[in-house]
Amino acid sequence: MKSWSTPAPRALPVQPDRLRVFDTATQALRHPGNDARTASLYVCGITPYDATHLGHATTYVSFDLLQRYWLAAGLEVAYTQNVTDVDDPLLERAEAMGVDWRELAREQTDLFRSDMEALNVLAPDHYVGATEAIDLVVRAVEAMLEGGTAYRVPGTDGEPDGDVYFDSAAAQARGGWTLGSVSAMDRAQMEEVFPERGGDPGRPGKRDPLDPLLWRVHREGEPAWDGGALGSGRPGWHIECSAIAREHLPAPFTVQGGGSDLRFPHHEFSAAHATAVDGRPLAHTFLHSGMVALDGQKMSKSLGNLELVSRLRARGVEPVAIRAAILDRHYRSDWEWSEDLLTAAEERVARWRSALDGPHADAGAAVLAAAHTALSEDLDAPAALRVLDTWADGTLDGLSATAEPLPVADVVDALLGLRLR
Ligand code: 5CA
Ligand code: ZN
Repeated sequence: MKSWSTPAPRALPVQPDRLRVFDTATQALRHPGNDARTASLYVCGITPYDATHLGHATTYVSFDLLQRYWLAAGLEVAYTQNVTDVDDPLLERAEAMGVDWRELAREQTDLFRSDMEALNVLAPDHYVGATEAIDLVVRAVEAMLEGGTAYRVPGTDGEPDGDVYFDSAAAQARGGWTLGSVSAMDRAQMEEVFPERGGDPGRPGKRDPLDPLLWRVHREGEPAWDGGALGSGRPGWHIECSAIAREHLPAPFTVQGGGSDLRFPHHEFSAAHATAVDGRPLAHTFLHSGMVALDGQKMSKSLGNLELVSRLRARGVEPVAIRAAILDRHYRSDWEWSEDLLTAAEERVARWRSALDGPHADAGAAVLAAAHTALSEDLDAPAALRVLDTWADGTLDGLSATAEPLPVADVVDALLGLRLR
Protein backbone atom coordinates (compact mmCIF):
# COMPACT_ATOMS: atom_id res chain seq x y z
CA MET A 1 0.00 0.00 0.00
CA LYS A 2 0.99 3.61 -0.31
CA SER A 3 3.64 4.66 2.17
CA TRP A 4 3.93 8.26 3.38
CA SER A 5 6.54 10.78 2.34
CA THR A 6 9.11 12.51 4.46
CA PRO A 7 11.91 14.68 3.09
CA ALA A 8 15.19 12.73 2.81
CA PRO A 9 17.54 13.89 5.54
CA ARG A 10 20.38 16.13 4.47
CA ALA A 11 23.61 14.19 3.92
CA LEU A 12 25.92 14.82 6.86
CA PRO A 13 29.68 14.26 7.13
CA VAL A 14 29.86 10.47 7.53
CA GLN A 15 30.14 9.31 11.14
CA PRO A 16 31.70 6.07 12.36
CA ASP A 17 29.24 3.25 13.01
CA ARG A 18 29.90 2.48 16.66
CA LEU A 19 26.33 1.56 17.46
CA ARG A 20 25.54 -0.86 20.27
CA VAL A 21 21.95 -1.63 21.15
CA PHE A 22 20.29 -3.89 23.67
CA ASP A 23 19.25 -7.10 21.96
CA THR A 24 16.27 -8.78 23.60
CA ALA A 25 17.23 -12.26 22.40
CA THR A 26 20.72 -12.27 23.93
CA GLN A 27 19.90 -9.74 26.69
CA ALA A 28 23.12 -7.91 25.90
CA LEU A 29 24.40 -4.82 24.16
CA ARG A 30 25.65 -5.65 20.70
CA HIS A 31 26.45 -4.11 17.36
CA PRO A 32 23.48 -4.91 15.10
CA GLY A 33 24.52 -6.60 11.86
CA ASN A 34 27.76 -7.64 10.26
CA ASP A 35 27.62 -5.59 7.13
CA ALA A 36 29.45 -2.28 7.01
CA ARG A 37 27.48 -0.90 4.05
CA THR A 38 23.85 -1.89 4.48
CA ALA A 39 21.29 -2.34 7.21
CA SER A 40 17.74 -3.62 7.10
CA LEU A 41 14.86 -2.96 9.42
CA TYR A 42 11.38 -4.33 9.98
CA VAL A 43 9.12 -2.55 12.44
CA CYS A 44 5.74 -3.94 13.34
CA GLY A 45 3.10 -1.52 12.14
CA ILE A 46 -0.26 -0.53 13.53
CA THR A 47 -3.52 -2.38 13.70
CA PRO A 48 -5.46 0.50 12.24
CA TYR A 49 -7.88 1.76 14.84
CA ASP A 50 -7.31 4.46 17.48
CA ALA A 51 -4.17 5.58 15.67
CA THR A 52 -1.85 7.29 16.38
CA HIS A 53 -1.57 7.29 20.15
CA LEU A 54 1.58 8.44 21.88
CA GLY A 55 2.68 4.84 22.48
CA HIS A 56 2.62 4.12 18.75
CA ALA A 57 4.33 7.43 18.01
CA THR A 58 7.08 6.62 20.52
CA THR A 59 7.77 3.26 18.92
CA TYR A 60 8.06 4.70 15.41
CA VAL A 61 10.13 7.68 16.53
CA SER A 62 12.50 5.28 18.35
CA PHE A 63 13.15 3.20 15.25
CA ASP A 64 13.35 6.35 13.15
CA LEU A 65 16.29 7.32 15.32
CA LEU A 66 17.95 4.01 14.47
CA GLN A 67 17.44 4.59 10.76
CA ARG A 68 18.81 8.13 11.03
CA TYR A 69 21.87 6.83 12.91
CA TRP A 70 22.55 4.33 10.14
CA LEU A 71 22.12 6.98 7.46
CA ALA A 72 24.53 9.29 9.27
CA ALA A 73 27.01 6.40 9.31
CA GLY A 74 26.69 6.17 5.53
CA LEU A 75 24.76 2.90 5.45
CA GLU A 76 22.15 2.08 2.87
CA VAL A 77 18.97 1.22 4.76
CA ALA A 78 16.11 -1.02 3.66
CA TYR A 79 13.00 -0.54 5.77
CA THR A 80 9.72 -2.48 5.73
CA GLN A 81 6.64 -1.99 7.90
CA ASN A 82 3.29 -3.77 7.88
CA VAL A 83 -0.28 -2.74 8.61
CA THR A 84 -2.38 -5.39 10.34
CA ASP A 85 -5.42 -4.43 8.29
CA VAL A 86 -7.35 -7.58 9.11
CA ASP A 87 -7.35 -9.10 12.60
CA ASP A 88 -9.78 -9.82 15.44
CA PRO A 89 -9.40 -6.52 17.32
CA LEU A 90 -9.97 -4.47 14.15
CA LEU A 91 -13.02 -6.53 13.19
CA GLU A 92 -14.42 -6.27 16.73
CA ARG A 93 -13.94 -2.51 16.81
CA ALA A 94 -15.56 -2.02 13.40
CA GLU A 95 -18.49 -4.15 14.49
CA ALA A 96 -18.91 -2.18 17.73
CA MET A 97 -18.85 1.08 15.76
CA GLY A 98 -21.20 -0.25 13.11
CA VAL A 99 -18.76 0.57 10.31
CA ASP A 100 -17.14 -1.50 7.58
CA TRP A 101 -13.77 -2.83 8.83
CA ARG A 102 -12.14 -1.89 5.52
CA GLU A 103 -13.36 1.68 5.86
CA LEU A 104 -12.10 1.90 9.46
CA ALA A 105 -8.71 0.52 8.44
CA ARG A 106 -8.40 2.91 5.50
CA GLU A 107 -9.32 5.97 7.49
CA GLN A 108 -7.03 5.12 10.41
CA THR A 109 -4.11 4.25 8.16
CA ASP A 110 -4.52 7.64 6.46
CA LEU A 111 -4.48 9.35 9.82
CA PHE A 112 -1.36 7.38 10.83
CA ARG A 113 0.44 8.42 7.65
CA SER A 114 -0.30 12.08 8.23
CA ASP A 115 0.88 11.79 11.86
CA MET A 116 4.13 10.14 10.75
CA GLU A 117 4.75 12.93 8.23
CA ALA A 118 4.08 15.54 10.90
CA LEU A 119 6.50 13.82 13.31
CA ASN A 120 9.16 13.64 10.57
CA VAL A 121 9.37 9.86 10.74
CA LEU A 122 11.13 8.54 7.63
CA ALA A 123 8.85 6.41 5.51
CA PRO A 124 9.46 2.69 4.97
CA ASP A 125 10.42 1.54 1.47
CA HIS A 126 7.71 -1.10 1.66
CA TYR A 127 4.48 -0.48 3.53
CA VAL A 128 2.46 -3.66 3.29
CA GLY A 129 -1.02 -4.53 4.48
CA ALA A 130 -1.84 -8.04 5.71
CA THR A 131 -4.58 -8.11 3.08
CA GLU A 132 -1.92 -7.58 0.42
CA ALA A 133 0.18 -10.46 1.70
CA ILE A 134 -2.33 -13.32 1.65
CA ASP A 135 -0.48 -15.23 -1.08
CA LEU A 136 2.81 -14.97 0.80
CA VAL A 137 1.14 -16.26 3.95
CA VAL A 138 -0.59 -19.14 2.17
CA ARG A 139 2.70 -20.26 0.60
CA ALA A 140 4.52 -20.13 3.93
CA VAL A 141 1.81 -22.06 5.76
CA GLU A 142 1.70 -24.68 3.00
CA ALA A 143 5.46 -25.06 3.30
CA MET A 144 5.16 -25.58 7.05
CA LEU A 145 2.42 -28.20 6.62
CA GLU A 146 4.61 -30.03 4.12
CA GLY A 147 7.65 -29.77 6.37
CA GLY A 148 5.76 -31.06 9.40
CA THR A 149 5.96 -27.85 11.46
CA ALA A 150 2.25 -27.07 11.16
CA TYR A 151 -0.91 -29.11 11.74
CA ARG A 152 -4.64 -28.86 11.20
CA VAL A 153 -6.93 -28.82 14.21
CA PRO A 154 -10.25 -30.64 13.98
CA GLY A 155 -13.47 -28.74 14.62
CA THR A 156 -15.13 -28.67 18.03
CA ASP A 157 -18.35 -27.10 19.27
CA GLY A 158 -18.89 -24.00 17.22
CA GLU A 159 -15.44 -24.16 15.57
CA PRO A 160 -15.06 -25.53 12.05
CA ASP A 161 -12.47 -28.09 10.92
CA GLY A 162 -9.14 -27.06 9.54
CA ASP A 163 -7.60 -24.16 11.46
CA VAL A 164 -3.84 -24.50 11.03
CA TYR A 165 -1.48 -24.14 14.00
CA PHE A 166 2.28 -23.95 14.31
CA ASP A 167 3.89 -27.02 15.86
CA SER A 168 6.41 -25.52 18.27
CA ALA A 169 7.86 -28.89 19.31
CA ALA A 170 8.36 -30.06 15.72
CA ALA A 171 9.96 -26.74 14.77
CA GLN A 172 12.39 -27.02 17.69
CA ALA A 173 13.25 -30.57 16.68
CA ARG A 174 14.12 -29.29 13.20
CA GLY A 175 16.59 -26.87 14.74
CA GLY A 176 17.49 -23.23 14.28
CA TRP A 177 15.01 -21.96 16.87
CA THR A 178 14.00 -22.81 20.42
CA LEU A 179 10.97 -21.54 22.30
CA GLY A 180 12.04 -18.44 24.24
CA SER A 181 15.18 -17.81 22.22
CA VAL A 182 13.85 -14.50 20.88
CA SER A 183 11.76 -13.23 23.78
CA ALA A 184 14.22 -14.41 26.46
CA MET A 185 11.26 -15.50 28.57
CA ASP A 186 10.82 -18.71 30.49
CA ARG A 187 7.82 -20.98 30.08
CA ALA A 188 5.93 -19.47 33.04
CA GLN A 189 6.30 -15.93 31.68
CA MET A 190 5.23 -17.05 28.23
CA GLU A 191 2.16 -18.79 29.61
CA GLU A 192 1.22 -15.69 31.52
CA VAL A 193 1.31 -13.26 28.59
CA PHE A 194 0.13 -15.56 25.79
CA PRO A 195 -3.63 -15.23 26.46
CA GLU A 196 -3.28 -11.48 27.05
CA ARG A 197 -1.74 -10.96 23.64
CA GLY A 198 -4.02 -12.74 21.24
CA GLY A 199 -3.12 -16.35 22.13
CA ASP A 200 -5.70 -19.11 22.65
CA PRO A 201 -4.13 -21.64 25.07
CA GLY A 202 -7.43 -23.41 25.69
CA ARG A 203 -8.29 -24.27 22.09
CA PRO A 204 -9.01 -28.01 22.06
CA GLY A 205 -6.87 -30.07 19.69
CA LYS A 206 -3.67 -28.05 19.97
CA ARG A 207 -0.49 -30.03 20.60
CA ASP A 208 0.96 -27.37 22.91
CA PRO A 209 -1.21 -24.66 24.53
CA LEU A 210 1.32 -22.08 23.30
CA ASP A 211 1.16 -23.13 19.64
CA PRO A 212 -0.01 -20.08 17.68
CA LEU A 213 -2.57 -19.87 14.88
CA LEU A 214 -1.28 -19.75 11.31
CA TRP A 215 -4.47 -19.87 9.25
CA ARG A 216 -8.04 -19.38 10.43
CA VAL A 217 -10.57 -21.04 8.16
CA HIS A 218 -13.64 -19.12 7.19
CA ARG A 219 -16.42 -18.47 9.71
CA GLU A 220 -19.80 -17.07 8.80
CA GLY A 221 -19.72 -13.26 8.82
CA GLU A 222 -15.91 -12.99 8.80
CA PRO A 223 -13.79 -11.81 5.88
CA ALA A 224 -11.98 -14.61 4.04
CA TRP A 225 -9.57 -15.13 1.15
CA ASP A 226 -8.85 -18.07 -1.09
CA GLY A 227 -6.25 -20.13 0.72
CA GLY A 228 -5.67 -22.79 -1.93
CA ALA A 229 -5.15 -26.12 -0.20
CA LEU A 230 -5.67 -24.42 3.18
CA GLY A 231 -9.25 -23.58 2.31
CA SER A 232 -10.84 -20.19 2.44
CA GLY A 233 -9.83 -18.16 5.50
CA ARG A 234 -7.51 -15.49 6.86
CA PRO A 235 -3.96 -15.30 8.24
CA GLY A 236 -2.85 -15.63 11.83
CA TRP A 237 -0.95 -12.66 13.21
CA HIS A 238 2.71 -13.75 13.52
CA ILE A 239 2.88 -15.31 10.07
CA GLU A 240 1.82 -11.98 8.58
CA CYS A 241 4.97 -10.19 9.73
CA SER A 242 7.15 -13.22 9.12
CA ALA A 243 6.05 -13.55 5.48
CA ILE A 244 6.13 -9.81 4.72
CA ALA A 245 9.62 -9.43 6.18
CA ARG A 246 10.94 -12.42 4.24
CA GLU A 247 9.52 -11.07 0.99
CA HIS A 248 10.97 -7.57 1.25
CA LEU A 249 14.16 -7.85 3.33
CA PRO A 250 17.29 -10.00 3.37
CA ALA A 251 17.34 -13.21 5.43
CA PRO A 252 18.33 -12.51 8.14
CA PHE A 253 17.66 -8.77 8.25
CA THR A 254 19.47 -6.53 10.70
CA VAL A 255 16.87 -5.39 13.24
CA GLN A 256 13.37 -6.56 14.11
CA GLY A 257 11.63 -3.79 16.01
CA GLY A 258 8.43 -3.06 17.88
CA GLY A 259 7.16 -2.29 21.34
CA SER A 260 8.04 -4.56 24.27
CA ASP A 261 4.48 -5.93 24.20
CA LEU A 262 5.56 -7.78 21.04
CA ARG A 263 8.44 -9.77 22.59
CA PHE A 264 6.13 -12.72 23.13
CA PRO A 265 4.32 -14.27 21.40
CA HIS A 266 4.57 -12.04 18.33
CA HIS A 267 8.30 -11.72 17.69
CA GLU A 268 9.07 -15.14 19.10
CA PHE A 269 6.78 -16.84 16.61
CA SER A 270 7.38 -14.50 13.64
CA ALA A 271 11.00 -15.60 13.91
CA ALA A 272 10.09 -19.25 14.49
CA HIS A 273 7.85 -19.35 11.43
CA ALA A 274 10.51 -17.89 9.14
CA THR A 275 13.09 -20.40 10.32
CA ALA A 276 10.62 -23.26 9.97
CA VAL A 277 10.06 -22.28 6.33
CA ASP A 278 13.62 -21.73 5.12
CA GLY A 279 15.99 -22.70 7.91
CA ARG A 280 17.39 -19.20 8.36
CA PRO A 281 17.08 -16.81 11.31
CA LEU A 282 14.58 -14.01 10.84
CA ALA A 283 16.75 -11.19 12.13
CA HIS A 284 20.16 -10.52 13.64
CA THR A 285 19.01 -8.31 16.52
CA PHE A 286 15.67 -7.83 18.29
CA LEU A 287 14.96 -4.38 19.65
CA HIS A 288 12.01 -3.41 21.80
CA SER A 289 10.83 0.02 22.80
CA GLY A 290 9.30 0.62 26.23
CA MET A 291 5.62 1.08 26.92
CA VAL A 292 4.10 4.51 27.26
CA ALA A 293 1.42 4.84 29.90
CA LEU A 294 -1.32 7.32 30.67
CA ASP A 295 -3.16 7.54 33.99
CA GLY A 296 -0.95 4.81 35.44
CA GLN A 297 -1.57 2.14 32.82
CA LYS A 298 -0.12 1.17 29.45
CA MET A 299 -1.69 3.41 26.82
CA SER A 300 -3.85 1.08 24.83
CA LYS A 301 -6.72 1.03 22.46
CA SER A 302 -8.54 -1.58 24.47
CA LEU A 303 -8.38 0.41 27.73
CA GLY A 304 -9.13 3.70 26.00
CA ASN A 305 -6.54 5.70 28.01
CA LEU A 306 -5.13 7.42 24.96
CA GLU A 307 -3.53 10.63 23.92
CA LEU A 308 -3.55 10.95 20.16
CA VAL A 309 -0.98 12.75 18.06
CA SER A 310 -3.80 14.08 15.90
CA ARG A 311 -5.65 15.46 18.93
CA LEU A 312 -2.54 17.32 20.08
CA ARG A 313 -1.99 18.64 16.57
CA ALA A 314 -5.59 19.81 16.30
CA ARG A 315 -5.04 21.71 19.56
CA GLY A 316 -2.17 23.54 17.90
CA VAL A 317 0.73 21.65 19.52
CA GLU A 318 3.75 21.66 17.25
CA PRO A 319 4.83 18.16 16.14
CA VAL A 320 8.47 19.04 16.83
CA ALA A 321 7.57 19.52 20.51
CA ILE A 322 5.81 16.13 20.61
CA ARG A 323 8.90 14.56 19.06
CA ALA A 324 11.20 16.32 21.53
CA ALA A 325 9.05 15.10 24.45
CA ILE A 326 9.29 11.53 23.13
CA LEU A 327 13.06 11.73 22.58
CA ASP A 328 13.58 12.93 26.13
CA ARG A 329 12.78 9.41 27.37
CA HIS A 330 15.17 6.56 26.59
CA TYR A 331 13.56 4.27 24.04
CA ARG A 332 13.79 1.21 26.30
CA SER A 333 12.24 2.76 29.37
CA ASP A 334 8.57 2.59 30.28
CA TRP A 335 7.23 6.06 30.99
CA GLU A 336 4.08 8.04 31.46
CA TRP A 337 2.86 10.72 29.08
CA SER A 338 1.94 14.03 30.70
CA GLU A 339 1.17 17.61 29.76
CA ASP A 340 4.15 18.70 31.88
CA LEU A 341 6.52 16.76 29.64
CA LEU A 342 5.01 18.46 26.64
CA THR A 343 5.31 21.94 28.18
CA ALA A 344 8.95 21.27 29.07
CA ALA A 345 9.61 20.12 25.51
CA GLU A 346 7.98 23.23 24.08
CA GLU A 347 10.20 25.44 26.24
CA ARG A 348 13.27 23.52 25.20
CA VAL A 349 12.43 23.78 21.50
CA ALA A 350 12.01 27.55 21.96
CA ARG A 351 15.48 27.78 23.58
CA TRP A 352 17.10 25.78 20.79
CA ARG A 353 15.37 27.98 18.25
CA SER A 354 16.66 31.17 19.78
CA ALA A 355 20.16 29.67 19.86
CA LEU A 356 19.88 29.23 16.10
CA ASP A 357 19.99 33.03 15.94
CA GLY A 358 23.07 33.10 18.19
CA PRO A 359 26.82 32.85 17.55
CA HIS A 360 27.00 29.04 17.31
CA ALA A 361 24.36 28.41 14.66
CA ASP A 362 26.95 26.91 12.32
CA ALA A 363 28.72 24.75 14.89
CA GLY A 364 27.03 21.67 13.47
CA ALA A 365 30.24 19.63 13.44
CA ALA A 366 30.56 19.79 17.23
CA VAL A 367 26.88 19.05 17.77
CA LEU A 368 26.99 16.17 15.31
CA ALA A 369 30.03 14.54 16.90
CA ALA A 370 28.64 14.77 20.42
CA ALA A 371 25.06 13.76 19.59
CA HIS A 372 26.27 10.88 17.45
CA THR A 373 28.44 9.64 20.30
CA ALA A 374 25.42 9.76 22.62
CA LEU A 375 23.31 7.76 20.17
CA SER A 376 26.05 5.17 19.67
CA GLU A 377 25.42 3.82 23.16
CA ASP A 378 21.98 2.23 22.84
CA LEU A 379 20.44 5.22 21.04
CA ASP A 380 20.62 7.52 24.04
CA ALA A 381 18.37 10.30 22.73
CA PRO A 382 17.98 12.03 26.13
CA ALA A 383 21.77 12.46 26.17
CA ALA A 384 21.66 13.78 22.59
CA LEU A 385 19.07 16.36 23.65
CA ARG A 386 21.33 17.42 26.51
CA VAL A 387 24.00 18.04 23.87
CA LEU A 388 21.60 20.52 22.28
CA ASP A 389 21.08 22.20 25.66
CA THR A 390 24.82 22.66 26.18
CA TRP A 391 25.17 23.93 22.62
CA ALA A 392 22.38 26.46 23.30
CA ASP A 393 24.13 27.47 26.55
CA GLY A 394 27.37 27.93 24.62
CA THR A 395 29.17 25.39 26.85
CA LEU A 396 29.43 22.42 24.49
CA ASP A 397 33.02 21.20 24.03
CA GLY A 398 34.53 22.04 20.68
CA LEU A 399 32.26 25.00 19.91
CA SER A 400 35.21 27.27 19.25
CA ALA A 401 37.26 24.71 17.30
CA THR A 402 37.59 25.66 13.67
CA ALA A 403 35.56 23.38 11.46
CA GLU A 404 33.68 23.78 8.23
CA PRO A 405 30.48 25.70 9.02
CA LEU A 406 27.61 23.25 9.21
CA PRO A 407 24.13 24.51 10.17
CA VAL A 408 23.09 23.05 13.51
CA ALA A 409 19.48 23.14 12.28
CA ASP A 410 20.41 20.68 9.51
CA VAL A 411 22.23 18.34 11.90
CA VAL A 412 19.34 18.33 14.36
CA ASP A 413 16.86 17.66 11.56
CA ALA A 414 18.88 14.89 9.89
CA LEU A 415 20.11 13.07 12.99
CA LEU A 416 17.26 13.56 15.46
CA GLY A 417 14.41 14.35 13.09
CA LEU A 418 13.70 17.60 14.96
CA ARG A 419 12.59 20.29 12.53
CA LEU A 420 13.48 23.50 14.31
CA ARG A 421 13.01 25.65 11.20
N1 5CA B 1 -0.16 -4.65 14.27
C1 5CA B 1 0.51 -5.13 15.44
C2 5CA B 1 1.97 -5.38 15.17
S1 5CA B 1 2.22 -6.44 13.81
C3 5CA B 1 0.36 -4.17 16.62
O1 5CA B 1 0.86 -4.47 17.68
N2 5CA B 1 -0.34 -3.05 16.37
S2 5CA B 1 -0.60 -1.92 17.47
O2 5CA B 1 -1.37 -0.90 16.78
O3 5CA B 1 -1.18 -2.48 18.63
O4 5CA B 1 0.78 -1.35 17.87
C4 5CA B 1 1.61 -0.75 16.89
C5 5CA B 1 3.03 -0.59 17.44
O5 5CA B 1 3.01 0.28 18.56
C6 5CA B 1 3.63 -1.91 17.92
O6 5CA B 1 5.02 -1.92 17.58
C7 5CA B 1 3.42 -1.86 19.42
O7 5CA B 1 4.41 -2.60 20.10
C8 5CA B 1 3.55 -0.38 19.71
N3 5CA B 1 2.78 0.04 20.88
C9 5CA B 1 1.48 -0.21 21.14
N4 5CA B 1 1.12 0.33 22.33
C10 5CA B 1 2.22 0.97 22.82
C11 5CA B 1 2.49 1.74 24.01
N5 5CA B 1 1.57 1.99 24.93
N6 5CA B 1 3.74 2.24 24.17
C12 5CA B 1 4.70 2.00 23.23
N7 5CA B 1 4.51 1.31 22.10
C13 5CA B 1 3.28 0.79 21.89
ZN1 ZN C 1 4.21 -7.55 13.59
